[in-house]
Amino acid sequence: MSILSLPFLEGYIRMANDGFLQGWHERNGGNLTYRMAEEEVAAARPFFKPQPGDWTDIGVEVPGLAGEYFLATGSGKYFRNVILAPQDNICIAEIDGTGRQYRVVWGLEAGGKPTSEFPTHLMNHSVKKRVTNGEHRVIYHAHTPSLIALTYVLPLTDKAFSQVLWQSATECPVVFPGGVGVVEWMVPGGRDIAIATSKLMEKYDVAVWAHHGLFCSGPDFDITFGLMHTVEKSADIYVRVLSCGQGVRQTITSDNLRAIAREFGVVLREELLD
Ligand code: 2HA
Ligand code: ZN
Repeated sequence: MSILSLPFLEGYIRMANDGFLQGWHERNGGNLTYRMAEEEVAAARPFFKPQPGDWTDIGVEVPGLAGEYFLATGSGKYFRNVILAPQDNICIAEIDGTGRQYRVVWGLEAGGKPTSEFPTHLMNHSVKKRVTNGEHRVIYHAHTPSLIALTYVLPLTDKAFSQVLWQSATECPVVFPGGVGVVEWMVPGGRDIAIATSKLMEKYDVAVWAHHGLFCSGPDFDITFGLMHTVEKSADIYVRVLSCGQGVRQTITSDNLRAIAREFGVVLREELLD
């Protein structure tokens, strides 16, 4: 019996590899974190290091996550290598009783630390744990090319991005009825971008990082990967439309979107519609 056959670890590794195969994780791009359930921590504990890593400042305070355990990709590690050597490229990190520090209890066997975006991930987890009553467990950041391309040509507003993404494939409003938030260009990896993103996560499950990529939140690996996939596919369709070079001749109108929402029993954020 190996820790790698625990279902949550299998699901995490499969998702990381699926993201690589989509072309979203060049080099060390992107990061994935998962808030483990209590029974998953219990099942993994026998495999923890005899001597955990040192307590290290997170850089932000997340008291709502005190005592939680997270699976996380390693800083500078490549998604491409996760499936080959999970123990060297990902880790389990424990949060202390104050929510200010973490320590590595499994993984990163050849050295290293959790993703450079750990502060943003943990602030997002903290918000999502609160607003979903503990339902959301996955935060996923990817360098999705078509969505990144759109951040050079669309206004950097929640309304502009939500409308384009809802209009570019009919089922999008059903998949992310809440719409998407947009963070203007910021230096990655720090406290400021963590705070800006976590503010958006109060109301959205998707945050666009201008000229950088996407953040998605969800309850499990399937739904969170599916959300990233759906948003990026929609962005890709819009890029193809623009590439035809004649502009948009017809589209799904705001009233059409309202009709989809009525039929499928979802609520679209009205301020994002015309
Ligand atoms: O390289 O994606 O945002 C990891 C990242 C930083
Ligand atoms: Zn990134």
